[in-house]
Amino acid sequence: MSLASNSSPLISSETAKQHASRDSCWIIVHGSVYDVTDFLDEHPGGSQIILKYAGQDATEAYEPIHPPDAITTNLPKNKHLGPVDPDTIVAIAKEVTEEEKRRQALLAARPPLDEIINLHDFEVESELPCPSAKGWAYYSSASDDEITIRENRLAFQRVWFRPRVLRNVAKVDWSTTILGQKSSLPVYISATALGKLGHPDGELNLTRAAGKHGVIQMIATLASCSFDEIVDAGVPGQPFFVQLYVNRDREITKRYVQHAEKRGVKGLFITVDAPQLGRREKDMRLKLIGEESGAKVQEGQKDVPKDQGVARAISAFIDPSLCWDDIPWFLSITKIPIILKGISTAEDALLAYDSGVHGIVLSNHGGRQLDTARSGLEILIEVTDALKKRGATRQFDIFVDGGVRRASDVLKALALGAKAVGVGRAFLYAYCAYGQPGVEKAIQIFRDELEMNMRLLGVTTLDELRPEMVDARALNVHTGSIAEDNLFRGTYQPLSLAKFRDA
Ligand code: PPY
Repeated sequence: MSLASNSSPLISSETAKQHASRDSCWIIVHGSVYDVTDFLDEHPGGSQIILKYAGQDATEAYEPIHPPDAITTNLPKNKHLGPVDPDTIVAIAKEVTEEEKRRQALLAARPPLDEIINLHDFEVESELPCPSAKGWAYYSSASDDEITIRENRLAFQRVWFRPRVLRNVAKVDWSTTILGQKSSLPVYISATALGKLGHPDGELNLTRAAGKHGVIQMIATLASCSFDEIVDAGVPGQPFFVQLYVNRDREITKRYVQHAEKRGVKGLFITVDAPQLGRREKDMRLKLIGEESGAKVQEGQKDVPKDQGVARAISAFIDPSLCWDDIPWFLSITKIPIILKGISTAEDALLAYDSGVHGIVLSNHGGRQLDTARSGLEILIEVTDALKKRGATRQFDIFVDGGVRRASDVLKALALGAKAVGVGRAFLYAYCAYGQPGVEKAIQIFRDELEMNMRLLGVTTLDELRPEMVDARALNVHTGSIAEDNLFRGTYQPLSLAKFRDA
């Protein structure tokens, strides 16, 4: 029986404070007291961070990086000690830091949403007022030298259109179906984790905007909001995909997948490019700064590497032994279509096809895993060629993600054989800066750009897109030996982004 039933006696915060050591460590989360002493060494983020809040209310630190039910599901019931007595909580007057004041001023000075005219604008608007500097470092970081994250954008620029003219383009329709689900755009919202580091409502901003505008959201295993919270926030019948990090404990994974199936999820995207998390140096540096300025080194604790950044700290559960032999098991535990997310070569695309999964995402994880891995767009050509040579006939969808910021990017990927593209960061930045209306605006920008680009390309539906409509001959040319046109560069005035008002 749970000790934390309604009849549990209230625990005073004074009592909780007595348990502030490694030998007896209690914390308060969402008004309930938990004994986490035995859990300290199991905490994926290390014991140090818990010990920092020993005997105190840890809710504020806990919230952005854990789904609300993480503590109740991971901790045995006899460690749920009961509700804290609200009368004993002494309100701590929080000092408003200079950083917080600056952030508030920037938020107040943001350009109005109708001055945001492209997806790059959101990136600028979300950087400065991002609620936590750690959040911004975590979201924006990519691995090593961040070559791949930049290449993801550059690859689109190496593909040129071959537009057709004098076709009747009075009516254009950019809707499609993705894994059998209607979608108002050939774009789905790709999974990004820890949404509450960027906005108090986290991923629910995406859910509400997606439901309103007929776009499909992929729910991240490591979302800040729980899976059920997100699904519950959808409108009736709203389709969702789910992204899966495979747990070392396959029973946990099985339960998660089968629960997703029960809740009607329409696509299971298994991440296959992250047996270990990439070294994201922006994230790592910021973590170091945080440690220096805050955390006390606790006696006797197990060493947690201090330089690993937010993501690495909470990724220990991901199973690096995941391999092709596991695919039949996944196919046996669910009827949800399975998509392998993070394929980077034709060889692996063929293995995926032969394994019986329903599709693949050509992706380098937003440049966050193997640096100097190629862009999804570039891989697309070798994959479609290889599947054609194999005589692939069964339904097998190919998706691309990474660097998509324009409808022209989307149309290039579709012309080269993608069924749809994933967009992660751009939607995330949209809600960091403007909440749900930001995401709606991002969707609107895609719509406007799709309408214009389809007309100018000479297509009225997405089915009419063909490889002949693009010239992709330069796509796999990676030489850096192109002479800079310095005079041109010196005279060219870069377009400007929306501006902050005087803060
Ligand atoms: C990423 O950061 O790239 C992710 O895919 C999410 C994540 C977040 C925290 C730990 C592991 C992975």
